[in-house]
Amino acid sequence: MGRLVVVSNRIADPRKAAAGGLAVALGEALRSTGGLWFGWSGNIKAEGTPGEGELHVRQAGTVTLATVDLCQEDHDGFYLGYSNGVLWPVFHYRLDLANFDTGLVNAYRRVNQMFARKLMSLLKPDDVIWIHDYQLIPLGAELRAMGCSNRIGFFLHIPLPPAQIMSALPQHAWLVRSLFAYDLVGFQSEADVSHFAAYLQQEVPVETPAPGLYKAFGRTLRAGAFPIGIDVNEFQDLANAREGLDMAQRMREEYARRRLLLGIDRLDYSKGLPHRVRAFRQLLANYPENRNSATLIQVASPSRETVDAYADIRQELEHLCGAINGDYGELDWMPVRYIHRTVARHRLPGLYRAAHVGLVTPLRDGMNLVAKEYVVAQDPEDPGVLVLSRFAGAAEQLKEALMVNPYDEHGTAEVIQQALQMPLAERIDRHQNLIKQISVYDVHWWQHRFLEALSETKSTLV
Ligand code: ADQ
Repeated sequence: MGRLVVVSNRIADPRKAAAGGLAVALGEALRSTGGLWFGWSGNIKAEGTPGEGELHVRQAGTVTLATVDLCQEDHDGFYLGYSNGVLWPVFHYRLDLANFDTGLVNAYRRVNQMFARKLMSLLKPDDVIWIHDYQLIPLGAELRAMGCSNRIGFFLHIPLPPAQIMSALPQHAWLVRSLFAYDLVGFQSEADVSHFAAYLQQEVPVETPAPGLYKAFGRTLRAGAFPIGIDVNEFQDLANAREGLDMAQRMREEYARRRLLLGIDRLDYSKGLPHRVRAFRQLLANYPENRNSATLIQVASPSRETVDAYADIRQELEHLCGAINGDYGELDWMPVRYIHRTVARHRLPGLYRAAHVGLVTPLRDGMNLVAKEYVVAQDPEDPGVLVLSRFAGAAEQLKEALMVNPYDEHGTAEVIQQALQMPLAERIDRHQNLIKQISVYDVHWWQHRFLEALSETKSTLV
């Protein structure tokens, strides 16, 4: 394989462990080919010109990091406006939250064109390019328009909605057509792949010459499911490091008389946080033996706070948590501890390990890595129970979790009760099956599998 070029909206220095499993896995692939990682610098220039950003190139060991600044107008239109105000809600099935202001797509297109121009100046003829996520869907097509004939793959980290929802997006035809600039498109789950195939059947004259191949707009595209995993070894090491064990011990002592339920999320409406908190309230109402005992720790990290829908969810969640504490709390027991913060990565495993129940109940999620992290951090001899939404991509793989429909708050409360009462033998059994699945399909498997599929893909001009 030639040099690997990874393009993602945000980049990380792959040498820093704090960057997380994805950065480590991509870093590993980049290092082995002396690769290039390209993306937004994270800088917003108040005075810049739209569609023009300064390019910065630096070395991180054998990997080259290339980043571009955005001006305020581009950041607001491309990132907050179209990516997070239109694509994020629509792809999470929330047409009601999308802002279809027609001007926003211009900024999205302009920034993708600018990224394509800057990237073109850095490319070599045999580079293999791997583009990530919804902010950059048209980047491949922009590169092709500038004459790029390299092999290009694209991975969508978020769900692809059913055709009926996708086709409500005013720019759906343009976006899907631009996917055909790629040689390989990867989705998180088989459900996403089937939505893609159904959309093509409905909206495009498409031929399917072989399973996983789609021929339209003069090109043949390969598409498939490549469920992302975590770096299991890295996470287990963190869990077994002194700080991880100390954290678990401290939490256990603090909550010695309680049963701990844990939610760790970005504060995002897709994560189903109000539904989760209401289900917890039902648990206390319907199963009074949990009062003065079951404690929900919900950590929600600040996210996209300038987008209105995010401010709304924050307010709703704070209100709900306050109400439950007011109604059920005792002088020596707070039912909900809600923390609006990001937990340092090295403290996460200890927190997961101390929790009897991990609550991962998004209304919709591409994959959800918290579910996998929770399982890996458990003590195999006394593991906690994962309660998982059937609407997370992870549900296709983690069949031994207790599944819930997060919209059914009564049903979710029942399943949480089942989790709290699960006998040790069943917990061990389920945990063993889950950990096997997560260990085989880890983030290294994902990275290898995608790049292998991309390198097998023939040049597809037809
Ligand atoms: P996210 O929506 O960000 O990612 P998720 O996969 O759940 O969702 O989490 C990513 C990482 O963030 C995890 O490693 C987790 O530990 C960390 N994290 C989340 N909340 C945190 C908090 N409060 N404090 C500290 N760390 C926190 C998108 C898609 C997902 C998909 C991933 C990867 O939305 O569906 O799984 O990309 O493809």
